[in-house]
Amino acid sequence: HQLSIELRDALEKNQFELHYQPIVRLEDDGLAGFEALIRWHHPLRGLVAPTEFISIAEETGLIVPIGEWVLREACRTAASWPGHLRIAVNLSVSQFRHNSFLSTVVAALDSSGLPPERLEVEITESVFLADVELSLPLLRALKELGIRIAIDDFGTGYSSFSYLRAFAFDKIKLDRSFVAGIENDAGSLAIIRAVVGIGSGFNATTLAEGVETKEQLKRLKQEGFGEAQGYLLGKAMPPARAEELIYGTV
Ligand code: G
Ligand code: G
Ligand code: MN
Ligand code: NA
Repeated sequence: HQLSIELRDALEKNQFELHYQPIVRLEDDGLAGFEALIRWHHPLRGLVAPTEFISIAEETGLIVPIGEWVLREACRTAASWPGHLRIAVNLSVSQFRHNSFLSTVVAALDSSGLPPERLEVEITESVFLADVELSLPLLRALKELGIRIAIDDFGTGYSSFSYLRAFAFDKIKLDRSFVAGIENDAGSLAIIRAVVGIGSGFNATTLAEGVETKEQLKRLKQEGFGEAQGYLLGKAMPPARAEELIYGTV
């Protein structure tokens, strides 16, 4: 695969960049932090989306050095922001399962000086379920360090409820497919309400992904969602634009 060959060189050629998507608190419309989203500046193909290369990075094992770079870069950038802002980082299965994972996280925190409470890691159900025997102690170790754990794309998998019971997640990120239907689909609204109940029952922050309209935002506030993320509030942006947003110059 041509892309996997080029992916191998992308790190040392400095072709990766992190963009940051704002996360907003619904209680007071305040900025809570950002989710780091990787971008690959391919010399010929232009900007390659993570959906096109993360799976290749997983298959080839390149996700380990790439994931390490993401953690370091995200922590370094967030360390320069005001102290109330958090940074969320996505983890993939083989990155999480690699024996260097925990030391990589600790090194990223140490070298950046970012307090662990300001780092949030996002895992999907597939990360959790790949090896529950391994996932649980790892998640507990992260939590013990003070790092927050979010469950990503919630509601799209097969056994969402069982892993909620198995581990005390700090945040539930409801998949955007449920937000899209909130205005005219009774089923989506019912799920939104159920997730608010689950969040309060498990003492987890609820976050709605993919918020694109004012009506959706209003409805999520009414229903008591904790946080929101989506094009209405801001797309993923380069670090300089994120700073402008933070310091109110945009
Ligand atoms: O940013 P969008 O921007 O297109 O991201 C698409 C998908 O890629 C999302 O599911 C997101 O979780 C994943 N993704 C983005 N950045 C990273 C990353 O740094 N590591 C991993 N493992 N996944 C990422
Ligand atoms: O799977 P994960 O949630 O980590 O990835 C976030 C993905 O969702 C990214 O690809 C990002 O570009 C995309 N995204 C963020 N906000 C919106 C939105 O409001 N609408 C849509 N359709 N996609 C979004
Ligand atoms: Mn995510
Ligand atoms: Na998601």
